[in-house]
Amino acid sequence: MLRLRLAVPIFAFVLSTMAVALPSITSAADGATGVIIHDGGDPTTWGYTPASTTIAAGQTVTWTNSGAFAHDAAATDGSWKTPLLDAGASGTVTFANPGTYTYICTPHPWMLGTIVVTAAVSAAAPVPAAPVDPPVSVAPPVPSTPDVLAPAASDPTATQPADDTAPPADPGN
Ligand SMILES: [Cu+2]
Repeated sequence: MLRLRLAVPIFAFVLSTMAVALPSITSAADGATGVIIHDGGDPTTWGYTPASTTIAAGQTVTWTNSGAFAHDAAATDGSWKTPLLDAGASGTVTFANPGTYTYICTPHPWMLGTIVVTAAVSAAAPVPAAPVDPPVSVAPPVPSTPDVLAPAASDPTATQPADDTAPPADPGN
């Protein structure tokens, strides 16, 4: 019994530590969440490396401008874009919905890239049942339910007098 009581908080602590460490492990392991923007030389060779990046829904892509000119990454369907990134700057976009997104550089639209977002694989992250076209579909906040506490307050066993401790009725009253 004592072991179990000790093990639960330790397990919870390990879980919380893993939750913090996991994102950096993921990005380091697959190397797929970083895109380098490059320019220099013939402008027709400017672009994104890798040109196609595959991530899972909910993950974030970081574009880093290694070139000398300002660039961005802007979805051709207009659904997302990074800020215009000066040389050395980075910008991130988090992709909630699966899909294939082609993108360009706004000032240099011949620069092309693709982000492929697959269905989320992590069981830890709650995922909507299906991707929805409107980008924002926020469920109304669920109010806290005070009803949850009501049954405990009216616990029938708490109101029953215990026979062995109840004083006898006073007939002389
Ligand atoms: Cu550009």
